[in-house]
Amino acid sequence: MILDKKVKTTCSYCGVGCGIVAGVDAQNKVHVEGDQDHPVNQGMLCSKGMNLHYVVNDTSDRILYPEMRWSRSHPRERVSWDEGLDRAARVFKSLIQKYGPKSVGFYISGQCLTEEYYIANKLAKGFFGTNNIDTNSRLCMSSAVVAYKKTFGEDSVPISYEDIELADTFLIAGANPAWCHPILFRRLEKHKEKNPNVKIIVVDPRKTDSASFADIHLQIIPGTDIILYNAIGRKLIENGFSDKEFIKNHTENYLDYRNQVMATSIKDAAKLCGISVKEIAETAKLIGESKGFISMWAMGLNQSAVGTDKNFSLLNLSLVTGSIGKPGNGPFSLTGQPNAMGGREVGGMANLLAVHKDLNNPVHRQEVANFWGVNEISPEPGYSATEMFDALESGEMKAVWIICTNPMVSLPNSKRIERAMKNAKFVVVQDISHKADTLEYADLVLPAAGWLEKEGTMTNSERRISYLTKGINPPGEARPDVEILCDFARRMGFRGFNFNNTEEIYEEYCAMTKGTNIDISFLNYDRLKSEGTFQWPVPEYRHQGTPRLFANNKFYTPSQKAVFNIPAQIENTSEKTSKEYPLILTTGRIRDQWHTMTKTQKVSRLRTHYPSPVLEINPIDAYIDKVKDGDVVEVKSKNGIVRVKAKLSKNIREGVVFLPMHWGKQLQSDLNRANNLTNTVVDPQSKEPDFKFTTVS
Ligand SMILES: Nc1nc2c(c(=O)[nH]1)N[C@H]1C(S)=C(S)[C@@H](COP(=O)(O)OP(=O)(O)OC[C@H]3O[C@@H](n4cnc5c(=O)[nH]c(N)nc54)[C@H](O)[C@@H]3O)O[C@H]1N2
Ligand SMILES: Nc1nc2c(c(=O)[nH]1)N[C@H]1C(S)=C(S)[C@@H](COP(=O)(O)OP(=O)(O)OC[C@H]3O[C@@H](n4cnc5c(=O)[nH]c(N)nc54)[C@H](O)[C@@H]3O)O[C@H]1N2
Ligand code: SF4
Ligand SMILES: [Mo]
Repeated sequence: MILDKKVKTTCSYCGVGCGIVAGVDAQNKVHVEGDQDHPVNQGMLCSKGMNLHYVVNDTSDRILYPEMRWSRSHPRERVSWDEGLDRAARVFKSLIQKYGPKSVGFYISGQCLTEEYYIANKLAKGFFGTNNIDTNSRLCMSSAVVAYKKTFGEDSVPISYEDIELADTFLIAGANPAWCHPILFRRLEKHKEKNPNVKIIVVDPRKTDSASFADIHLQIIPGTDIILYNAIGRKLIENGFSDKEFIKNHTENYLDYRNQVMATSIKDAAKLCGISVKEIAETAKLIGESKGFISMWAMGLNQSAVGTDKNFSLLNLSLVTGSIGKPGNGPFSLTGQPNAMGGREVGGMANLLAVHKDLNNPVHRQEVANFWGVNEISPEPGYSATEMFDALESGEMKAVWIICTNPMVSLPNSKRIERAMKNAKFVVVQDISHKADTLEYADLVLPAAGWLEKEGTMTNSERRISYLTKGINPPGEARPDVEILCDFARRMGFRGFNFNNTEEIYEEYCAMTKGTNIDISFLNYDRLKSEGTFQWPVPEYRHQGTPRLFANNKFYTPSQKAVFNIPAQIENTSEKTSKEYPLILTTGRIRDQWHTMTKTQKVSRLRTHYPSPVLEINPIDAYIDKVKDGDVVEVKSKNGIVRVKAKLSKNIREGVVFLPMHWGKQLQSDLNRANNLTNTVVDPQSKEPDFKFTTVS
């Protein structure tokens, strides 16, 4: 293939943030390869990343022009951008006037670029006057955000991927990085192959590919993590592995922690978790004797009724052993989406403010208001993701603008989401694909430009900011998300959205970070393009970025000490199994599909690994229910049903069944949708849904 040009960019899928070189030929056809010079992946790409060109080149599903329906009884028809955005502005203005700013809101995504996120926040919080802007990061990272904030004072990931090669003990908790963060896991595999002393412990009710690679697999009963990490903490203290100097000088609240972990015997803990005393002792020994201890976690911890407390109990293991601030040590939350981190930086959720400022702090609110040139920021937290759809269902909220997320498939309890969508007065969906199920409920559909069709920045799991290049033009009339938002804002009559280009938006955001702990005021597109990626903060001229935080043991809390947070209770508070619903359903990901499949489903070679959804079930449970491998089974919860084939597997714990989260109505039926079954139970601190624990039959 003769290449017209090659551009450097970043993968649009997971939070690992691999560098990609995209080539575009004379016919505007794209092909991709791993960027050899990129510090994250050094040329490697996983199955999803290496097939991204198919997604871009196949435009058959793309939304090509705005579509609108004038009333619910009419089908949507093609309209011009002027007609669409003018109507949106009229409707939003009149709703805000009639019912107040709380009657409208945005539901956006950790896949939005930082500039898009920033503008949507400025628009809602600064100019609509409502904090009703939340994102699918609520379904994903919000438990980790709360835990980091309460432990270190800010939502700051302390370490870097380069710490992997410096560590010898890894506790992977509630995550399956072999499938979900593959290039990161590849680095870990390589490190272990070269250094046989490296030990990996995986905590998961399923024997995943990650667990199969581990030295110890703690196959716990779902929801019992806090008991497990507390028991490990107790063992560490009893066996003299705690770092007394670090605890005394650099932490708060240790005695409360000690009291809680000592209250449960190791024997009781083992029983409650469904594992052996020996496994707990061996794990504690590995962690205690290690020179570099890294914990990694994802949705098995975050998506829980006790998600924040699970996070606390895991973070406490880094504090009790003083494993932080030193090379090869630290608690490492694995970010799911490519820019969930960037979203958190610009204050992307209903209870956050830009640049890590605090919505509860009147001084911070005024600083943000002054920066944007508005009178005030509302002190009232906005609706979280699930609350927003509750409010649409009850009629308290009238309009929602959905960008880059597909809630009809991804929010819990889908039937309820359907009701909320139907009841909403006005729904705007800004997406790239006609395959997104949420479109069914849209009054106005706006076609967005996708990956490689627009420029902007993202931040990966290790705080690394990269610039994404525009390589090709979007199809039809599709426009970059940020351009759509600024155009709409101007039609609303708001000042502050007259940017000439995306770069100016980034400059405004960078200026806003000045003097904060996420200062990137010395960063700009030129530096990102010429020097490559940077890990924040980048607070001085010529600064090269910050791979590791807290090297001086000074944290961002008022006392500058890290805080042992004590879980409110050690047991899970999810709905208990019963005679009617005796099994625990957990949901999650498969290797080759991305979320609601609008992108990966288009690629035939990504469909071969799991051609259709299956229910993983242990042979003993299958025997009791008289289910054979390949039988179609009906899975029932109090919210709905799913009908899929059963796959008998000893890799899943007895009493637990697993469904992939990906399928909506792709197969022309909604009976494959895992979220028909899940509950709207959320963690009280983070408001993150309990996706990993639903009782079913
Ligand atoms: N292939 C692929 N990769 C992805 C994504 C994708 O859609 N597809 N999505 C990205 C995103 S946004 C995210 S958030 C990440 C998610 O990445 P992960 O969190 O690694 O993925 P999941 O499959 O959701 O869940 C991880 C594991 O949690 C386990 N688990 C369930 N309950 C419990 C429990 O009570 N305790 C413990 N310890 N474990 C439990 C499940 O068995 C499952 O194996 O993946 C990212 N990467
Ligand atoms: N049962 C269960 N449910 C879950 C989970 C689980 O583990 N179990 N995990 C949760 C988690 S962690 C997450 S992150 C969510 C993910 O859930 P979603 O965010 O709903 O999933 P996606 O399929 O990534 O949705 C992205 C949408 O944006 C569109 N899109 C892609 N690129 C662009 C763009 O550049 N601009 C615009 N405007 N649109 C674009 C895509 O076509 C797609 O419709 O699911 C959550 N739901
Ligand atoms: S590991 Fe993540 S960022 Fe890297 S290629 Fe795969 S999906 Fe893309
Ligand atoms: Mo996620």
